[in-house]
Amino acid sequence: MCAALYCIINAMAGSSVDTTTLCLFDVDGTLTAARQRVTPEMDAFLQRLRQKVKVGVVGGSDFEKIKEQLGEDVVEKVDYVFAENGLVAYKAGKLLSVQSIQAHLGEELLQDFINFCLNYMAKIKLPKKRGTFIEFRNGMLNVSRWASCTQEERMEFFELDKKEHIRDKFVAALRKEFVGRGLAFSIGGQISFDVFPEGWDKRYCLGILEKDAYEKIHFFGDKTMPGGNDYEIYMDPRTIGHEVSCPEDTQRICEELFFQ
Ligand code: M1P
Repeated sequence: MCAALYCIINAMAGSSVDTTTLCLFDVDGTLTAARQRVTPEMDAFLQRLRQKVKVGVVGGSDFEKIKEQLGEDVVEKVDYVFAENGLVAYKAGKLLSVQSIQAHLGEELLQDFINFCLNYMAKIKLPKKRGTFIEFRNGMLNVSRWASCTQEERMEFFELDKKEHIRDKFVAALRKEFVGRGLAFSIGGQISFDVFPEGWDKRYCLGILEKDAYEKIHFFGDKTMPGGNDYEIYMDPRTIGHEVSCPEDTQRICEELFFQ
């Protein structure tokens, strides 16, 4: 659907939209299966929901991955797109702000960190080793041994990780090595983990939303346990948190909240 059509649909519904309420959705596991494209049903549902309330997405992934999953025109399809936890922020189709991890942390710490990771990863033996080992993003690093692997290899690692806790052990080693140096870690996906300055978790986007003065911000996410990348925003008093088990569960909860 083209951008103009979204505008027409939402303008037609305009009078009944509750502009004091925002629904904010995590992406992987909440709107889509992990790193998969949104289904036509969920895509249509989000447009239906936009006729009731304001809608935004907040993903750990970078903007390119969010576009792969939710569509090239994602900034037209929802009111806010917060990529990298909101470190890259779009509102009403326009880029609002971008944060820089290297400016914030400095080269010294970044290199200490990257060197430690490469050294740690060099010592891990896996059934298969693939890909982008460290993805350098605007506001975070994604430490991802298998970033460019096939879907089958992704699932193979994910299952192995459930048994051997490869990522948990890696993050524990990093927490120990970099204690007191202002870094935070979260495991939001299946094969990697994210690293960013303390405070730059998904709550970052709530600061950006402050001036829009929503009365209610509903947040929906699947990684709401401590260590998961939805935990902080889910627990934050500024949001009404909803834990979901899959995209169908997200839709069911929204139906109950906004269509009954
Ligand atoms: O959105 C959750 C996570 O999705 C990806 O993780 P993975 O490739 O491990 O499944 C990454 O983009 C990660 O940054 C993000 O938090």
